[in-house]
Amino acid sequence: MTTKPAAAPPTTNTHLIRWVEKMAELTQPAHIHWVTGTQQEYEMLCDKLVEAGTFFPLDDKKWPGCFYARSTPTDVARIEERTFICSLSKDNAGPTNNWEDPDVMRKRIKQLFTGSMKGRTMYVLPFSMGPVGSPMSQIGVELTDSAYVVVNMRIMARIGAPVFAEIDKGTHRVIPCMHTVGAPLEPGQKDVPWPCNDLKYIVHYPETREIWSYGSGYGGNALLGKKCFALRIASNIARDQGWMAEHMLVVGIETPPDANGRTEKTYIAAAFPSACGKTNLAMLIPPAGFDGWKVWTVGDDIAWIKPDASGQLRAINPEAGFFGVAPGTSDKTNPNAMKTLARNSIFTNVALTVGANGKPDGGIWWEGMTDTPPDRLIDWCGNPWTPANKTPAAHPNGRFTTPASQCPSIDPDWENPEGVPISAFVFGGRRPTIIPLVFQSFNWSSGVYIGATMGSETTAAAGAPVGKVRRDPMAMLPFCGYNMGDYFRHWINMQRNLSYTPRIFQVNWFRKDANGHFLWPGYGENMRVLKWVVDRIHGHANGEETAIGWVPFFEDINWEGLDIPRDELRKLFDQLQHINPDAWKREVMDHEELFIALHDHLPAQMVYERELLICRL
Ligand code: SAT
Ligand code: MN
Repeated sequence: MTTKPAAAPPTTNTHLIRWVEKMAELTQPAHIHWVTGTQQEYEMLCDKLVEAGTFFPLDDKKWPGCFYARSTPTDVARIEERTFICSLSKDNAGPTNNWEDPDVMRKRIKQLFTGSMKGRTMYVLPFSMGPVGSPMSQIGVELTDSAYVVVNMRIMARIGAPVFAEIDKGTHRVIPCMHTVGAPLEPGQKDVPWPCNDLKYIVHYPETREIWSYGSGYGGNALLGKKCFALRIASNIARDQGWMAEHMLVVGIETPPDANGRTEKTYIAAAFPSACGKTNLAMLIPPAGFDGWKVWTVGDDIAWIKPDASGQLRAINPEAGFFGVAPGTSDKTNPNAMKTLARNSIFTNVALTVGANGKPDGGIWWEGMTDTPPDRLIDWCGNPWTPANKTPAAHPNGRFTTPASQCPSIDPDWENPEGVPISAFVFGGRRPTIIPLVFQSFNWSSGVYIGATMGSETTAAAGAPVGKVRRDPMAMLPFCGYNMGDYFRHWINMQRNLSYTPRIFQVNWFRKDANGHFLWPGYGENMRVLKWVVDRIHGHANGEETAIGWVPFFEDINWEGLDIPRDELRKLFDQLQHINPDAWKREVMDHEELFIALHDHLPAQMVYERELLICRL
């Protein structure tokens, strides 16, 4: 066995070749594989994963080209406690990030990576975040000892030969991304289906733009193009270069044709914390009463947004696939997602359906896929499961990895190298009280204040006290790779170079009545709110000025197609939009908590906006 590349590397970049050699010396893999990204290679890697017991092929009639994987129960999600921003000074990471001295961390990480790939193949995986060759794209190379990572990355990013060709132009700064599952194999040692290590580190060096991830094979811990690069490192690059790397979906909302057959498409970018239905909103199908309206998907998770030469903000989706939460996804809640994931997809930690003999029959299931679960399943841990079981059959963070190109609502411009023009930002969270269904900020800086102070109710998960509001500024709390106060300042400053200032809105699909029932049906009905947003952008809709911002009049919302009497609708609308000044005063007091933590980095505008809001209340 040799750690020397078997074939000539498919790149002429001597820095890259030298780096791969150096990293191979450190991690000591048995083989090096330069990833070309072809279909043939994909199939070869999938076969290898099936052989290793990591992948289980699904029935080719029910789920063509799909595979199933089950992780170790201790490796099922991103782990924020093990995520570090190792900037030179602790102050630059800020109080919302874990920090460690980069010198100390480098020593620790180097030790952990020493020999960490023994007995495994090191894949040299070049990837482009954004369409290859787009002026808005960025390039990374991930060295990983996980074939599972390679095949997932082939769906989530543009990878392989075209990216090597891009690197060989020599005009890109390539972001080095190191990943190991941290499970070296001794000679003769048998591998396990999901190798990983109990010890985990997800480390970012913002100044040198490096990512080092140890011990996990799952999701954002291991697919380093996603949260690690496209948000934590990219937020640093974006701040330095005058653009924005945001945890946002992007949709295009198209009007029905006018008398001349012309339609108008308006793009908005929207930030929501996890578990608020971002993927559903990104693939929304307009309800009855919206004949001819269309919602087009550009992205469901991350947006890179940059002013063009004319001062108009334009956005690309840096990803090429959706890494979506499976439970809750169904033909009712998100038919477009179901059609997307129907083929060529990877399912991780959902349940397997079984045949009469009790053996897997090549089908899958998750909570919410159908109204009633099948009589028998094999759960995400590999155990027999019946509806009498107390535990869910699919892990709540069970995922599908699926190509964006297969989405029926994918926007014709989703790979436009120049991006799509952004007309508005929408911020949302899960708030049972206080926050109305929709309102518009007075201006840019009051809108930035809304994003900076957004929060979401904590759910029963992870031992957090239920019903407490967790502040999650711009949904970037776990993803901003530098000081959150400086991030707010960057948002404030961005407007200076714009010819058009996007409008900013806050929405809340999750307001509840006194009995704890959701007031708003959500899903497709959210189109009624989006239409008001679009109408406001184009100056077609009225709004009423309130203490917190502009709100719609009842008549400004399209209620067509709803089977509810007018006066009841009006009552519902009043409840949804109700602004309680006392509750709002308490809300504003709550904002103080985050502001105190950020004090010396907080831009003055945030303090002014808070004072103004208090005065208006
Ligand atoms: O696991 S990921 O970080 O890729 C997805 C998520 O947590 O939103
Ligand atoms: Mn996300």
